[in-house]
Amino acid sequence: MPSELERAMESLITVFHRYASREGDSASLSRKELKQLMEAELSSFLKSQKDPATVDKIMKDLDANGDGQVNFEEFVALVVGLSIACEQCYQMHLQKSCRK
Ligand SMILES: [Ca+2]
Repeated sequence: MPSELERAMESLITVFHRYASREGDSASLSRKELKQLMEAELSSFLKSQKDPATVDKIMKDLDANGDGQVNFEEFVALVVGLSIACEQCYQMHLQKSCRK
């Protein structure tokens, strides 16, 4: 029986592949797939970022090897970055209140 953390890791893999397999290379996210993933799976974490240029910016930041696609390694960097931001927010929330 997998632990909570193991299930979270499994979810990362499952979600990545669900979107990556929609078109083209099934091992990486195109710009369109990344946008769909962010809108559907990260809507509350990224809701403050309505700017349409945000996807392009994130895509550019994530695409470490510059091939115009986001592979699993690059995707995990996004999740880790967001998790760190959320954890800081969580710490602040414990102290007082969490502000964007
Ligand atoms: Ca890439």
